[in-house]
Amino acid sequence: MKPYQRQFLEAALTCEALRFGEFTLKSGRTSPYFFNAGRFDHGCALDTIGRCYAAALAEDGLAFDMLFGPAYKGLPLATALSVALWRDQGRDVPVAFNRKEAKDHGEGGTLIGAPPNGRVLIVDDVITAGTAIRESVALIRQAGGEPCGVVIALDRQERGQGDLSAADEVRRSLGLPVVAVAGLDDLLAFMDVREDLAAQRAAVADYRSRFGC
Ligand code: OMP
Repeated sequence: MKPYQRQFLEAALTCEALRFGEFTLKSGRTSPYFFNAGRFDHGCALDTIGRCYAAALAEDGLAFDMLFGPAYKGLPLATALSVALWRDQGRDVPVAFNRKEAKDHGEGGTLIGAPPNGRVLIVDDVITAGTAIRESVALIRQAGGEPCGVVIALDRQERGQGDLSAADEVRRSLGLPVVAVAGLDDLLAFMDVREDLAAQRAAVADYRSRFGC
């Protein structure tokens, strides 16, 4: 496991973005874990997740000109990443977001921030059905940018409608690369060395064997 993956998973546990128990997913499955990126809700946690996205992207080498954070959870995540890129790599990358409801006064429209331009990287938390990603792709294209990939925090690595994972469905159907800070395999490796998480690890491994891909 890479240092940034460990840092991300440790931070996710500390701020309770990553929780264990019994959770009903969008798919209807009952999962022994849930990732709620909304809990990266204070400066230290946002600083960490921003750095971790930046490290995963640097390792992957995916080229992009600007960032797009889908409403709502993508907003602080894309912002944290843009700050990390500036501070750690000296890259001043523009960032844009969408509103869920179009604004009919003031500056109007559904977009906030820098006008989409060039290769636009979508920054999100998890992909389950890919709904937010598909909407983002359409919005970015309409505004004149070209979606070039997606970066997510956690890849649950489980089957979607067919045999492919949600991330693989996006790769195949939209032709976009998907970079994840960590996947379920990394989470299991992380839990391997945490005696305090032994019971939860067994449940997560069992879930992986039933629904994983
Ligand atoms: P899409 O934009 O369709 O991919 O949906 C993202 C969904 O994933 C949201 O409805 C979340 O509630 C859900 N989700 C998480 O945020 N974290 C998880 O660990 C699992 C899910 C999920 O429901 O699968």
